[in-house]
Amino acid sequence: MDKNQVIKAYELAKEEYARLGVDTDEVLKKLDQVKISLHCWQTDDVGGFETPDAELGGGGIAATGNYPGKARTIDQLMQDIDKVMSLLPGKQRLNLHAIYGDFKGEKVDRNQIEVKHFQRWIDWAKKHATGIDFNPTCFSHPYADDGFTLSSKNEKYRKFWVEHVKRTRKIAAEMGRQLRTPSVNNIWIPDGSKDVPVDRNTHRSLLKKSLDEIFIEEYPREYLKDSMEPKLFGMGLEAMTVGSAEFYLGYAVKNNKLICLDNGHFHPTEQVGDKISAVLQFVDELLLHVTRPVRWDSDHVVIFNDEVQLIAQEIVRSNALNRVNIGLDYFDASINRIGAYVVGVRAAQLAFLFAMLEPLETLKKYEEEGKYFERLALLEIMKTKPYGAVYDYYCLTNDVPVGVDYIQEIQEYEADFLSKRS
Ligand code: RNT
Ligand code: ZN
Repeated sequence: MDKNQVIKAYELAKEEYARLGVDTDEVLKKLDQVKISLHCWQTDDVGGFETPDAELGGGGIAATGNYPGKARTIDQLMQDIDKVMSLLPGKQRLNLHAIYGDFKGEKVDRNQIEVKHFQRWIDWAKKHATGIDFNPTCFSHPYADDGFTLSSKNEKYRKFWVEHVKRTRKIAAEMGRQLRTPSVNNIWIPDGSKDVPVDRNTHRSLLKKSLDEIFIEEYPREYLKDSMEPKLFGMGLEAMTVGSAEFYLGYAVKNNKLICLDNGHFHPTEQVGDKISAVLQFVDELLLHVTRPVRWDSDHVVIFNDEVQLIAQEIVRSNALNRVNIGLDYFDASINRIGAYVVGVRAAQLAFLFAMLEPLETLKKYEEEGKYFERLALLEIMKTKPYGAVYDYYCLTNDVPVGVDYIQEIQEYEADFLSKRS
């Protein structure tokens, strides 16, 4: 991309937005506050490093496709994330699952993980001056094979998972302490059943009991934020999900925890954008898993679509950026995985930029005066404004590839590294 052209296009865009009362320079400063947590699991199809050939198993989620180049070691994963970050403007965090520890070829079961298994990641994050978010991994394990973990009626299994999640909280708090930015530890469990159960109640009361046990230890909020993620259904778990939206929302409100809204986890006509201002009346903070549900899959690569736009708009319009932790959650194994990251993160950033470029005062005024045609018209007109030129300029000033340029960089990375992995 020609640098001068990018600047020229930005100057024009700046004038155009200024005429609508929007200061693009201010918007770009604000965009820097949008920190997206990169889900490490897009690099390797949610495999992790417990064994050299670890694969995602069960839990009602699946990565489909066999595009070459999947990361198989911690070094490859670090290299991939470094590459992704080098192609993104702004500052990102890293979101790790417990199966991504530095286990050094040893068998470390989930109820044995310790800070030392993640120190390498903490050191990596120090070098990048960024934070890490964390997740217990309550799937891809023999003790999850019967469909229940924290809500299991098998006390041995339930206790095992309680111990696992307790350890993830301890590790996450240490990440937060060392990195001086709180780590969000997000609990998602697959628990549910394929067919209609007769005893939902016991499973839900067991889940509540497990969470109560898990949260006994208190950690300072500046180190650790606890989050829980509800879901509507998973593949092979269609009839009932123990950790439903009502379950976790109730728990979060009562116990002042974060709720994670994954926009692939609701009925198709529900909009997570609409839920944000509802939930924020009752909890301090939210975690988002931004994704793209398609048919039965809840985890396609994020694109700049209506759903993601509404999510960003609702956060910006409610001035709630400081109460929303943003993560992505998808795993597409059918295309270049690095490309999948960069497309998804840039789409999410673009959605926030688009939202920040709204002439909010004018729109609110129209609304308050009942001028709904005018509101509708202005919202439509904003879709034709040159937000792409503003994003290009943001990339330029952040010294990362502008526009189509990142496509070629990823092709080169594929030729040099990904295609050589076996
Ligand atoms: C699954 C949840 C969960 C996982 C990750 C890997 O439906 O969305 O967040 O995708 O933990
Ligand atoms: Zn999720």
